Amino acid sequence: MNSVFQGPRIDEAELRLVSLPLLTPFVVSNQTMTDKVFLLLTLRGEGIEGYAESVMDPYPDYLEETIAGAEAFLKELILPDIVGKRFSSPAELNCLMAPWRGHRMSKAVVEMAYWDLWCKALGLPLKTALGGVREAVPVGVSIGIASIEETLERIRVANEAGYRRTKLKVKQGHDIKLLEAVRKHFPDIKLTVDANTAYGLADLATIRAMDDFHLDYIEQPLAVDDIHDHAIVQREIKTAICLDESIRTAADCRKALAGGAGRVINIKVGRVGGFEAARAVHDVSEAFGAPVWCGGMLESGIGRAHNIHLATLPNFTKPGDTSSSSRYFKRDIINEPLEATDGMMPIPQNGPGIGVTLDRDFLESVTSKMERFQA
Ligand code: OSB
Ligand code: MG
Repeated sequence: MNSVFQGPRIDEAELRLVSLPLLTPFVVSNQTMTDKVFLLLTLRGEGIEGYAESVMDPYPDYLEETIAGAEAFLKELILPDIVGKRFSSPAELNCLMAPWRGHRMSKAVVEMAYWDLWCKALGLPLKTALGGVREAVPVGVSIGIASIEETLERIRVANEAGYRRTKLKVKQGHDIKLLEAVRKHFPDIKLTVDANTAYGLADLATIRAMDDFHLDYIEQPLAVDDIHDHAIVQREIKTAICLDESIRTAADCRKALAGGAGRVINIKVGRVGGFEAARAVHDVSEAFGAPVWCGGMLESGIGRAHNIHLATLPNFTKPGDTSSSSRYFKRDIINEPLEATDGMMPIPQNGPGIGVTLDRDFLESVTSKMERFQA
């Protein structure tokens, strides 16, 4: 027998369409979510299972990818091609997907499930395989658009729970008055805003006005593809710009930071196409002296666990969006609670890999479609 680890063989891939009701509808500048709808991928081989969930929305409102597009991409191009094969590392699996353009969120779900399977085959926590260093990760909350009164109440609840940063969703007409009210009641909290691309250069006066509220950063004020104009805005304000939607590759990150388009990076593993890419964005940011934090897409416990492991890397020095599962869902699809205490989220460690297990009965009840692929 060869003593070199050749990676687990993928005997079967299982793709589910899952819909989990959210406790509170989540409203951002251009969409409202009432349920978290996602694809759950299971890769089986050698008696073990690796899991990952997708982050694209049903419709192309955050970025271009959609669940329907992801299903087609995975079912027609990727899953039939990986079953029956083994990969010595997740990086080798990425080589197989690299020739296809775009579809980063779809590629991420495959790579992330293989990371889980691969770590389980090695008997290692995902955190260790990624090179993480933290025992727990600092987290904050992302508060969707609501009335000012409701927003103040949500902030009060989050502060009471010990969350380490509050991020408010903003858009035109729901920005300066909101910030005035929030700062009046909470003058000292660590506060940020996220516009999800709602503004343009024509809104420079509004963005300048945000500069007076001691925000830790202003997230993605301008369009997805507008690195250039983000640099113009960054020169006009003292508050750091944080980029989310604009950063899909390590090269995007290099260009944005070299061009002065921002000083902080939100890393979402799905958005950049997997952990290999997420680590590259992390490393480039670190080289520029730009702190990163782990974004969220209202993930179920599977994606949430992946995010927590990622956020143990050294340059994740700002609180992430990976708050307690119980803020989002009445019941999650995993057995382990993912709950923060005093704004610190512990690393799930019920076994190797992502360290959480599926609640199979509940998963069955929230699955609307399921398909299996074998060699
Ligand atoms: O921009 O981070 C974003 C949710 C949906 C789409 C975009 C974003 C978000 C969030 C949610 O802010 C963060 C979370 O998971 O709590
Ligand atoms: Mg964002």
